[in-house]
Amino acid sequence: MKRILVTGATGQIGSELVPALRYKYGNRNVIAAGHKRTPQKEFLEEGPYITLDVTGFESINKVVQDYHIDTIFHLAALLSAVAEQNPQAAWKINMEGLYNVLEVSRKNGCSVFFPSSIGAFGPSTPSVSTPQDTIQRPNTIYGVCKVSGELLCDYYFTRFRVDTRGIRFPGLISHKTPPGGGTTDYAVEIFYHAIQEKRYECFLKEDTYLDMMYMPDAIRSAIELMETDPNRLKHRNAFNITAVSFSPADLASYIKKFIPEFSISYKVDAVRQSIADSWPRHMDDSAARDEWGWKPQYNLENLTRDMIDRLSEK
Ligand code: AKB
Repeated sequence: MKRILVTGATGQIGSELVPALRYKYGNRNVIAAGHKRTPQKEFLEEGPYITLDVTGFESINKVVQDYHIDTIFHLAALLSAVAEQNPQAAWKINMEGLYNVLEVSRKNGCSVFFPSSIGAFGPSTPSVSTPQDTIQRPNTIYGVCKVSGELLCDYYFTRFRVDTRGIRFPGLISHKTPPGGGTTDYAVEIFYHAIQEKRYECFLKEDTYLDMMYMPDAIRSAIELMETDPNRLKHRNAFNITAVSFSPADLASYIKKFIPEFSISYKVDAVRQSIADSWPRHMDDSAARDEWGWKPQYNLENLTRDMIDRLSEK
């Protein structure tokens, strides 16, 4: 990795991945690309930022050639709940965008990181200790795009030798940029509400268990996977990784340790609940641990403390 393009750079993952990559590889070598015309101030101050529509092959191709890109972190996508409101747009952005990135990479010899998700699984997948290789019959457009994306990335590797690698992210928790339109968003919103109002109305049932991860672990995982010697990788795409599995009730009781007056109530959103019910409760991430040394650093205790400290400072 010498010259890197990050699509979807202003989103939840991108806004933390870009600074981490710039720190490691140099500000001028990491090109942040998003659909926003006015991104975060530091994006413009610290390195190149460009407006990019990933549904256009030519515009991606031009950026890759103009900036001599060798690696693309392709993050631009609609998240699960918002994708369900507009499946046609989700297919266009999530699938056409990935196809264009893979084609540009095939033509220009780039490596590609593709973030898959727990959303790539469905109701018939074993929900506890979900194996690396298992049944994937998702019933959401987000999941259909993710599993198709995993397969397409595998295909581009075996057929064209494009160096594709990917991770199935769990719900991601971060204090920097709020997520937009996901099913696991409650686990971020709850902190803002706990600090500001001391109460939160949750849109998932109290006992909905899902895999989760603190953003610093997620950022490190993406960079570590892309830096791994390819000869060590048997799976390449779509590694299960997790840090912790908890329910809204578990998270609320940890927050109460730091904010004793905090209370939670539940008003279930049927769409997001049914999406969450179709996802694993806890994945087996031993393939990632064995093949490239994945190991999380944050658990429920230290992520809760850090979120509260960081958001309170804000
Ligand atoms: C979402 O909830 O859509 C995402 C995900 C788990 O992929 N956070």
